[in-house]
Amino acid sequence: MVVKDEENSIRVYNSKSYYWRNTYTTYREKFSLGLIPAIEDTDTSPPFTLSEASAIMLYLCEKHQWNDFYPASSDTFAIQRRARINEYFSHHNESTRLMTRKVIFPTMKWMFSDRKGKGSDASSTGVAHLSNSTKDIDKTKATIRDIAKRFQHKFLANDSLYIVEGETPSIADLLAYPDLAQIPQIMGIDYEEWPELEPLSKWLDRMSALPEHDDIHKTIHKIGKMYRSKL
Ligand SMILES: N[C@@H](CCC(=O)N[C@@H](CS)C(=O)NCC(=O)O)C(=O)O
Repeated sequence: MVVKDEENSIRVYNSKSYYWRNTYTTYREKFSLGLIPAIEDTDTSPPFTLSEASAIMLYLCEKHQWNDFYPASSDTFAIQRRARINEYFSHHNESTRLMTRKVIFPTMKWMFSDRKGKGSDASSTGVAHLSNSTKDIDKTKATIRDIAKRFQHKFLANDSLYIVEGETPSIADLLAYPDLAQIPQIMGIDYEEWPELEPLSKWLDRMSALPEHDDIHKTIHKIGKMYRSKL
């Protein structure tokens, strides 16, 4: 599937069209990093291609002046808000993203490599897995809790509503959300299991109430159903 936003002439390529159907080379020719997500902006000639979620968000905000998500002006408030967003962006890959690398990717690997229930032990995927022994469940949950706690401690301190203080979310929240929300959405593990993670749970609730949230996350919920049906 290629999703095209007609209004903005942006193509968002997802895995179905270019990645899984043996056309990886084509994808790679267009987007040298070979990663998802990537966009192609056909407003310009030649079209402008870009990978990396954070770079894509910054580009779209600047191009379309989505200043509520990434302020544009040069007053001190806006400069500092931008700096805070960039601070989170710089930190994301070594903190929150670990939730995907350490928990979700191995879960996906297990899910797609083990349709018949074979090789579902920790050694086959290299990870502790929820479908295994109590010990492994505990290990996976400890990893989830640890990454979540660090995120909350650093970025949702003092009861702040969003990562960068203010009444509305910024692209920092949009970058962080999927990595953390995948745990309940795919694995069915609720952060409410840990009372000390209440601020994180509340932030997830606020984010999930944003417009278009449910529509955007339909596929993730389908993956979640598939995962839970295998347990
Ligand atoms: N740092 C990248 C990470 C993107 C990423 O990890 N994409 C995954 C899918 S969620 C991917 O393309 N994996 C395929 C691969 O690594 O070959 C970003 O923020 O966009």
